[in-house]
Amino acid sequence: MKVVCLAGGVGGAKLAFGLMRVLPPEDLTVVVNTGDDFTHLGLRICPDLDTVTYTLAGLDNRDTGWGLTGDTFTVLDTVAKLEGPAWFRLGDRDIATHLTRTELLRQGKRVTEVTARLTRAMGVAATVLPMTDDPFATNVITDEGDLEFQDYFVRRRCEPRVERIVFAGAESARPSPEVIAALDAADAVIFAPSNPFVSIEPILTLPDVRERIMAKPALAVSPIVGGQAIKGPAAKMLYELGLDVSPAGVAARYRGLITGFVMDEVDRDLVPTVEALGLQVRTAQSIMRTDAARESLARACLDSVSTLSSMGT
Ligand code: FO1
Repeated sequence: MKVVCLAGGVGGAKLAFGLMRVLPPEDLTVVVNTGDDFTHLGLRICPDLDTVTYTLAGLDNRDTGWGLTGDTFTVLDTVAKLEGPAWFRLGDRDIATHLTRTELLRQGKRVTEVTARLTRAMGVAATVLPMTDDPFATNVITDEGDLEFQDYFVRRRCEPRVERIVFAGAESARPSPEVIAALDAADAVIFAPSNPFVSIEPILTLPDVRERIMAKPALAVSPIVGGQAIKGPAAKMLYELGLDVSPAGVAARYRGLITGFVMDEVDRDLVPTVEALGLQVRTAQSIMRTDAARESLARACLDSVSTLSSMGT
């Protein structure tokens, strides 16, 4: 079964790893959010693409969820001594990724081509695709002003109150031809347990993506478990944007696109509420602390999605 997994950072990367363990590599394409990307210290940084790539390559730092395992911070500590910006923790080996990417982009390569080269070099057999090659940036409108995503997320630790999310470049950005081809070839689409607002929504705002997903059996995995986000600010954002902080709130966001939903066993009382949205629901252990847990959630998703029909468009 050919699967496209839509993913942001950590949660998306873990599910993609599980899917990689249970599918032949040629059957898995991970389409990754690029709204978090930014230029910092002269380097082009694509945090979600790197998190997915490092995780699929088995190089991920399991304590932080981002960056490389065992990395050191000599360069960044020196930047700090020089009174440069050191709030974004770039590891020494991680910097090699950003240097290589920045140079290839400078030579005129597309982010898709650069990602293909980096994933191949790191031994990743599945396909990792940036959602677009065009400029696209997530900005967070808060009670303390308008912030670029990493400024809000890392430097301000998600503390300002979110009023709105804005996608700069969304009017002109197009999904890459590779993303369109992967969606056309897919037998199923799986929305990883990533932040619905800042990880999955950027992918869905691109033209032609929603229609293509609606034509396929599709399910989403809830990033909210027991009223909390597994990681990151999804719960705080859902709350601040006035939505229900529960799997049902997430399922409602994706209404019209998916026919299936996977949520944690601890939320089983909410199954009837989500079913009332017209979705086929499955509960599973969705906290992926081990490789076995990643694989088991991936199997639950594949089992579930194989029984679904599409929205029919
Ligand atoms: N996230 C943090 O919370 N603090 C950091 O210092 C940080 C550094 C970092 C460096 C490279 C990279 O690829 C990712 C990094 N992240 C960091 C994660 C990043 O902010 C992601 O955008 C979020 O995890 C959202 O997906």
